[in-house]
Amino acid sequence: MFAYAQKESIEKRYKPLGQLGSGATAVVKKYQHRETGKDYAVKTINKKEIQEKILKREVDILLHLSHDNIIKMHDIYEGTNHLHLVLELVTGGELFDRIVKVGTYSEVVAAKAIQQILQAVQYLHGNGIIHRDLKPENLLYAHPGDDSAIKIADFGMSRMLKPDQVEMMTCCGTPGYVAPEVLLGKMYDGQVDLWAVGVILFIMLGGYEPFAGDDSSDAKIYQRIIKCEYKFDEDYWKDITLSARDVIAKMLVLEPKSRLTAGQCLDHPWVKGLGAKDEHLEKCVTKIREFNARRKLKGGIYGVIGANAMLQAIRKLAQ
Ligand code: PIT
Repeated sequence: MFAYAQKESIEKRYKPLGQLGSGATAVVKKYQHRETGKDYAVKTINKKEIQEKILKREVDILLHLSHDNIIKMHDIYEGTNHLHLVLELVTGGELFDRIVKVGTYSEVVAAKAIQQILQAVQYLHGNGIIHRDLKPENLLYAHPGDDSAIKIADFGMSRMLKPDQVEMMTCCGTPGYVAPEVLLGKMYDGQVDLWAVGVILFIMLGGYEPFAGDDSSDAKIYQRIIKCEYKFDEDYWKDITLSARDVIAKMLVLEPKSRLTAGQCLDHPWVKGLGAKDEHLEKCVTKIREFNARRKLKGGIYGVIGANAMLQAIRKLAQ
């Protein structure tokens, strides 16, 4: 199935260590290369539980990518039932877990993180790839140090598009981060990733989700997304610069063509760190801590949109 994959047992070359994470169709474990002693993250996929086409797509995309802010693939091993992707090991934890752990968290810290994410997105889009599932869980720090880079993980949802090609809705994305054009079943392109970055940055500075209210059923969230109904609640935003709000407001725009591109965001003064304040955001950290707790509690149900029926209903409502 994968011509370029190693056919010998992965355990011959790598020693399995502990588990790092698990999803619906894959587990990620730490492995050590027996000869070099170097550690890797190995994503093991059960080939029977996933469509060949989808699996090929993820592997193809990973093979093509080389960027400092994207987790690299080093090797592939293929057995009868499983595929093992040998990936760069990152040990710094998720972006949102780090925010609540570090001593000081400011707009400057947030801008540095968003700049790296946007650089990765610009690289992806330049190579005709849409990530389609950008969310806090997929943003990982390379190592625990202060100077650690952020790396984007999980290309299980991503798509390769030829220039100017647009895609029709294939059910994807995680509720809170899905762009309106996807929900409405319109043609879409890489701009869906900029919407997701806008949502992520909104949470990073406001400490709450722009489209989830207290009554956050998925249906309610979708309804707000398709109307781009969100606001900068003064209770939480009064200490945040207007420059930060400006770039968010230019990402959370209904019309994909009017939304800033990754390159345009990178030119924004706030993203460059010029407009960002270096004042500790205590209230925001407290809110993100609550957000993290809710997110981990929801776990499974907060996953990928599976219910097509729900989306059909939303589209009817929008007509
Ligand atoms: C790590 C540590 C960890 C998870 C991962 C890597 C996962 C990486 C990954 C997963 C994918 C993908 C690309 C990268 O397409 O806890 O070093 O599905």
